Amino acid sequence: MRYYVMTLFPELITKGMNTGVLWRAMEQGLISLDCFHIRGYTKNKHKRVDDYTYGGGAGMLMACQPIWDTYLAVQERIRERAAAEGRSPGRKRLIYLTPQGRVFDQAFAEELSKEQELIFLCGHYEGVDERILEEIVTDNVSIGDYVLTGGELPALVMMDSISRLIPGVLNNDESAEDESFNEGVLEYPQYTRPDEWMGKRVPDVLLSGHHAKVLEWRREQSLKRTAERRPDLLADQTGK
Ligand code: 6GU
Repeated sequence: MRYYVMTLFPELITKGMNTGVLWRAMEQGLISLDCFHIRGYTKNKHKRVDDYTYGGGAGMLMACQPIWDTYLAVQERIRERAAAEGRSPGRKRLIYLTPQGRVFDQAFAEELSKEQELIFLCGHYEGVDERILEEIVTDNVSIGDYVLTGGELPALVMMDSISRLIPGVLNNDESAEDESFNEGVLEYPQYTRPDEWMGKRVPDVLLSGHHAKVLEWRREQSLKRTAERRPDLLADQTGK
């Protein structure tokens, strides 16, 4: 997976990706990150990337030109890469991070993890000129119903959840499967040693060595927890 990120805060993106599991995945060549600093592509002599909105109103908009030229640089990089590897550049989805987008979820992460490359456009200020969005964006994506100051954290959230689905990124192949959301329910409670801590004992069934009973207990706990904390997930399932 190759990520290309168009942003005004490239250091935020690179720092966010240079830790833990994602850093290791980059070292192993399982994922790669190319950041493109939009300010580096503005033709404005004061390096401005934003301007006033037609029709008035508060706030500034990111203008078309700097984003378009950044986009051309991304396309150029993708073409060079493909040529060097002797393949034709594939279909490229360009994701614009916006609270007005489709809400990101696990199924969407799984869909995107099958792509070979993804381009992210992180917006700032009050938004982006609609014309550049019409020209280049294939997917408008939000990470939830709240408003953030820019698209960088959402892009990191998406790259984190997509990357961990790529084969080899997680150590244990199983760990991406048996977890919250994969069967549409939350994960059961888990315990490690000691078997008693502050007077609280690990449930006996988990110490029993009785595998079938352990599975049954976990299934019950998953359903109970989902009913208590996320009843909407159970309602979703009956609706399917
Ligand atoms: Cl993708 N962008 C911004 N600015 N705010 C958000 C968001 C995205 N998703 C949720 N809130």
